[in-house]
This record gives sequence, structure tokens and C-alpha cells, in this order.
Amino acid sequence: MKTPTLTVRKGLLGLTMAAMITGPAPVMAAKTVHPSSETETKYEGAPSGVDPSITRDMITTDGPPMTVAEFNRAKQIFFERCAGCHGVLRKGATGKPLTTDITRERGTEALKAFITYGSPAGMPNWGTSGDLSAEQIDLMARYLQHEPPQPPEWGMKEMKGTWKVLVPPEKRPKKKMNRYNIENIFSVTLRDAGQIALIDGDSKKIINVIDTGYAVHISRLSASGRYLYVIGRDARINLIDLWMKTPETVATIKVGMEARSVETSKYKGYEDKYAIAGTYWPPQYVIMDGDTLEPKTIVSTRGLTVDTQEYHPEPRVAAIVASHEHPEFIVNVKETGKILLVNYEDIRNLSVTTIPAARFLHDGGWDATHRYFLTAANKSNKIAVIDSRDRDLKALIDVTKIPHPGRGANFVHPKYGPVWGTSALGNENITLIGTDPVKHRKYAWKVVQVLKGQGGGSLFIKTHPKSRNLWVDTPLNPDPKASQSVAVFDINNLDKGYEVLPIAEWADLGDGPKRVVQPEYNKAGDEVWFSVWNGKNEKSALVVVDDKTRKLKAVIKDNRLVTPTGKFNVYNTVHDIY
Ligand code: DHE
Repeated sequence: MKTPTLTVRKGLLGLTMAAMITGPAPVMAAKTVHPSSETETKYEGAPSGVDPSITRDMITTDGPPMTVAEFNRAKQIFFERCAGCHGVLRKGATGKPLTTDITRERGTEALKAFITYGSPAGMPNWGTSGDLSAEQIDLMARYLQHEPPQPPEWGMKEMKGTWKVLVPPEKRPKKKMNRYNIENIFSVTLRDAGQIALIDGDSKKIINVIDTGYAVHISRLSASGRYLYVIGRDARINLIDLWMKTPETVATIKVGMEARSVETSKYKGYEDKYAIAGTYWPPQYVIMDGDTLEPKTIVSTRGLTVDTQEYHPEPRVAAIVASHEHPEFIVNVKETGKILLVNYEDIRNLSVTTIPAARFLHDGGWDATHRYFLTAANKSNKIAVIDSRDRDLKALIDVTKIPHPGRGANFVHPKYGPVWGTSALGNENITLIGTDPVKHRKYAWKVVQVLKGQGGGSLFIKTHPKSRNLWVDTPLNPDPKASQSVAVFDINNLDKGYEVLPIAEWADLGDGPKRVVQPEYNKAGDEVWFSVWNGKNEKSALVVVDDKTRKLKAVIKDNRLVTPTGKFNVYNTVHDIY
């Protein structure tokens, strides 16, 4: 058995199946349209960040005959294509559990049929779509009847083995050493390049492109607005000092093998004292020193699910926000459906309030007062509302279908007062929820209006306190007319419906999927930036729209802008303006 070697696999996301699997080129069947939503497949089925070559494998005699080489090929396919939905340990996540008690009962022929044809519930038709050959499907059907390989854990020793302070705090600038308007800098995810681009929002020029974790995911800011925390899907965190002459990484650490979220402490008196990161694998979170990323306390999230109260070995950490009401991090745990309020006053003797919400917690954001955290339990079709002051669940609100808010959008509705909105992966609904339990009591924590957007496949919705526009993207919609444009509503006249802006056309990039993703405002709130997310080997761009006129203002093109997706304006991210 190979000794676990951890290799950071840049661009793993870009590897095609053919490059991964030796052996006879798969015979691709004619592609057919998938019965379930293609959207979900594109979104949930991203490759796992865990390196398959380091798992402990046990090919038991109870499963169908397989050689080690076959097992390893099947394992590679599973980690690349299936772990995102079914979990690394196959205990089930947004996809069904595939543990051997279930798969052996089904047997090889039934599993082959299921993998070939898929299901309307979201399982892709890997055979009839031509993605997997009959031989590969036979391999997978036998593989699933063996115990799932288990990646190694990742504890303090492993974290400290990757932890580097490149510039100690005492050696960092005592004042800002550059002339940038830092509050209007954008940190832009360059997803498949494993980098971020720092762009000066005033001049639209790239300040620096910094290597980060592979398939870098999100950026978050320190309370001070000086430091940027960037996390990659491979769970590598970069701490970047924006005061340096050219902003650069000053500390880095790898907190696991797969991750999505990072945040710093924001409560008065504790600003940036701690940073926290949550991982998909291993399922845990770690509290670190905010200034250096030194790991301090690691806590597993393994435990029982809120609904059936059964043990789950792989509850992944999704969104994390920092409370302004108490010295606490609010941590979404996806597969158990629990929201943890982690109190950091004493990180040796952690006190954690556990709030049962709903399974498959994902992303979310604050209401306009920054007291209430509204978060999607997306595959449960619910929005949970957490009162960060009273530390309890205010409501579980039914919405459809597969809500995906990002951090959501807050505005004052002409009739219902303050509302928070989410769009959805599974349909064209844009759901508005009342968020004012004082002056608009009867609308609080209820769906007050459902707008109809361009279609499903929406990921992000955004507005700004100085704007009357509500922007809704649909990057994962199968129709390029929707995925390559954006819908914008007039908040003063929502019933009028939306206007469509041809963002990808304005970027004028030529071939490729050119998905328009994630509206993000500048500090002044008079520009909206969009990513035109093209293929890894095609040209991408950022498009800047004038928020007042809704006219094209600028297109930022540069060969270094490889698959731009999330953009995080420093001022708006520090102050949770969305
Ligand atoms: Fe994300 C936020 C998880 C795919 C772009 N994404 C998040 C958050 C989670 C998450 C838990 C909230 C973090 C927080 O607030 O602390 N994302 C996942 C996945 O599990 C999923 C579905 C598949 C995967 O394997 O990663 C996934 N995400 C994607 C993409 O494919 C996107 C569109 C492109 C990309 O860059 O990978 C993408 N996710 C984003 C962005 C945010 C995000 C831009 C932050 C939005 C914000 O405004 O805060």
C-alpha cells in the first residue's frame, strides 16, 4: 500500500477523464439530455479536493472480484465525479448514501443501470450522457460494493507541518506602504489557476496575482480591512497583507484536504484575534491565531443528524460567519443540519451552542441589521433564520427549489419593508423574506413575495443600500441565453419584471461557455462587477456595469484572468454590505 503522500494537485479541476484513466479509450455513447437538472450536476458534482492516492484501502472479499489496479481506477473516478454529492465516505450528502449494506443488496446489475441512466432526483446519467463507458460503469458498480477507502485524518501535527509565517507580524509595515484605495480593492478568485487577482477598483488595473490553494474558493476580510484570508478547495489558507508595497502572502497553512470557508473574529474587543476555517475533509473546524494562522484548537463535527438522529461520519463545514452580538463564530454543518455558535472567549474550554436547523446547510448571510443570519439548507429547500443575539433558531422557512443565496441581498421593499432575498439552483424563483420583526412584524420570517427570474441555475443575487437594482445571475442554466446574461429588477417596481443585460456579449470573448457569475458592487455602490467565467483554456473577463444607467462601463481583460468566479470588494465584505 502506498505511503500517504500529499500532493497539491494544481489544476486538478482541469484534468479531463481521459487524462485520468489509462486503459482502452471509453466508448462514448451518444449524449442524451439528463432527466434530472443538469444544473445541479454541474454545481454539486465538482471534484473532491482529497488526493485519492493517499487513502487507506480495504478491498474486502465480501465485494465482487476486483484487482487493485481496477480499485484504484474506480477510486479516482469516484473522487473526481461522485464524492461531491455522495461524500468521501459514501455516507450520503446531497446524494444518497452508497454504503456497502445498501450497494451489496442492490448488486452489480442494478447499480450499473442506476449509474447508466441516472434519476430525476439529481443522479446524472453517466452512461447515456457518454461521460462514462460501459466498462467504467461496470468498474464503478463493483467498486461501490467494497468498503469506501478512508482518507487519513488531519490533526495538529499535519497542520503545523504546513504552517508558515513568511513575514512575522513584528516585521510587517507599521503603516500602509502603497497608494491604493484599499477599501475599493477586489479580491478575484481565479478558480482553476489556483490564484487570486487583486484588482484596484478605481483604476481597474491588476495590482497583483497571488498563488493560493488550488481551486481557490472564497476570500474574507479581517475586521480591520487590512488582511485578506483566502481559502482553496484543497484547504490551503493564504493570509495576505494589503498594507505591503505590493500586497502579498504573509502566512499560510493547510487545515485539511478539502475546505470552503474561512472567517475572522469580529466581536468588539476580539477583532481579528482569531481566524476560523471549516473543512469538508476531515469534517472539522480549526481556530487559529488571527495574525499568524497558528492552529490552536481543532474540533470535529462528526455526530448525529438533526432529523433521524443517526451518526454521520462526514458532516462537512459549510458557511461560517462571525457574530457581532457575542464573541462567537456561527458555523453551518451540512450533513447533520446543525448550526454551531462557537464561543471563543476561552478557546481551551470551548463552549458551543448547538442549534438544530435542517440538513444540507450551505451558504447564507446577514440581514441588514447584521443580527439575523439567514442560511440555505439547500437540498432541504429551507432557509434557517438564526438570531445571533438570542442564540436561537427564529424560523425554518420553506422555499423552492434548492435555494442558493451566496450571502443573499438586503433591501427595503416598497410594501413589506426590510427583506432578504435568495435565488435558486432548481427553479426561477427569487424568494423575498421579511426581516423586520419590530416595524413589519407580520411579515417577519415569512416569504412575502416570489419573483420569477430567467430560470434555474442561479447562484448569486445582489444589491446595495445606494441602489434600486436587484441583480440575479443564472450561470448554471443550460440555456446560454440565461447563463451568459444577467437579470436586473427595479426594486421600486418589482412587478414590472426584469431586464436582461447581455454581459458575455459585452465582454466579446469568442468561444467557450462564458458563464456570467456573481454580481459584486464597488465601495461607492455605483458599479456592479460581473465575472465572465470561461473555460480554463479560453479567454475570460470581468465586466463592469454602471449601476444607475445599467450601461457597460468597462471590460477588464488580461491573460492572467483564468476562470474568474467570486469577487470580494474589501469595503463591502468587511461591512457585510449586500
Ligand atoms: Fe461555492 C461560497 C460550497 C461550488 C463559487 N461555496 C460557498 C460557501 C460554501 C460553498 C459552503 C459559503 C462559504 C462561506 O460563506 O463561508 N461551492 C461549495 C460547494 O460545495 C460546491 C457546490 C461544489 C464544490 O465542490 O465546491 C461549490 N462555488 C462553487 C462553484 O462551482 C462556484 C460557482 C465557482 C467557484 O469559484 O468554485 C462557487 N462559492 C462561490 C462563491 C462563494 C461561494 C463566489 C462566495 C459567495 C459570496 O458572495 O460570499
